[in-house]
Amino acid sequence: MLGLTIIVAATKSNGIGKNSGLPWRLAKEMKYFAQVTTNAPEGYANAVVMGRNTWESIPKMFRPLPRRVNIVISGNNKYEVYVVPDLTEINDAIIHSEIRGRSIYAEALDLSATSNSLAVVDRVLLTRIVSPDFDDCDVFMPDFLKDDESTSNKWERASHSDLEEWVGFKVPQGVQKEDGVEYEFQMWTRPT
Ligand code: FOL
Repeated sequence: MLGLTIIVAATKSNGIGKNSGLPWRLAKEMKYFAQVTTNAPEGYANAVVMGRNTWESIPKMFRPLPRRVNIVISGNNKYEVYVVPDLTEINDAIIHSEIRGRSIYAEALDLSATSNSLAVVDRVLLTRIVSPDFDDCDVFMPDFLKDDESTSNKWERASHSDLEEWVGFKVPQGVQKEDGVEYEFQMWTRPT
């Protein structure tokens, strides 16, 4: 089974986007995203799987995200990048590019439940935006911590050293402050 990791920055009410972009501009948080998604074993590249709206939200000069295999989920197969019709096709896409992330997050989290898929989300790299609230977000991710109350395999927060070990580099611990925004790098896992 292929373990997928979700990487996301979200407020306490799970806001992730506003006006087709990020609700905040956090240079160090963005660096973390770039470093985590780029860092792969020698001779390998990670695949970054995203929806079309996210793809279009990435500034043209930064896309495709360098040194990563960019896979975009879209119904339009004539699109400008490597496209898969839905998440169940990503195993193939990833395996064929020889490498080892409507609502893609919701679909990904559900894949595990409806498990006729070979892929399962067993890890979330969550940057929790502690404050301010950014209560004018217009895109949200599912509350993965609440949604699994009924299931037996529950999400658990990993220790900071486990986070560092998994991403492969030192990560600032505790609440970070950048431009008046407070946030924390977290890792959550669940048994598969
Ligand atoms: N996850 C986290 N933790 N933070 C995010 O901001 C984030 N953003 C997205 C998905 N997961 C995330 C989607 N949005 C770029 C822009 C928007 C975006 C994702 C990436 C981007 O331009 N990245 C470049 C720039 C790196 C830099 O500025 O240092 C990259 O190379 O990754």
